[in-house]
Amino acid sequence: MNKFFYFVSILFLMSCSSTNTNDSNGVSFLNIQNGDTIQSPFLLKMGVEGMVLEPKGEPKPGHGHHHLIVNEGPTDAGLVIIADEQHIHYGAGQSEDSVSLAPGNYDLTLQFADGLHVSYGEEWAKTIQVTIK
Ligand SMILES: [Cu+2]
Repeated sequence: MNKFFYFVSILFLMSCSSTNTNDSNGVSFLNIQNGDTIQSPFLLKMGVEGMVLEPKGEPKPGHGHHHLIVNEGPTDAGLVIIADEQHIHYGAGQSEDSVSLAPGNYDLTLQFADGLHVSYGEEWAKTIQVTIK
């Protein structure tokens, strides 16, 4: 097999193994950016492209809800996202929240998961670092 076809088949395999083939797909922080310094409490606006936002419940492919994970990073695909002070579930299908954090530096992760809180993994997560003043 020549190198070009080898390369093309690798690309094809990579795109097949991914549920997230569109570059614009994923979650995003709509109103804060990596490196921002923000005042607490702050309004958090969460976006998702390529999945349908809905309240928790019967899991459906391509559907789910947002989670904010503080200082723990994404949850691996297939694992249930725990619920504690660092793992906030937006099980009503919310796309915004008012978040209160003590002053300091934080890793904030948005993580999308299905109706039973099973994570869609790193592909459907976004982490930024912010400073709360
Ligand atoms: Cu959840």
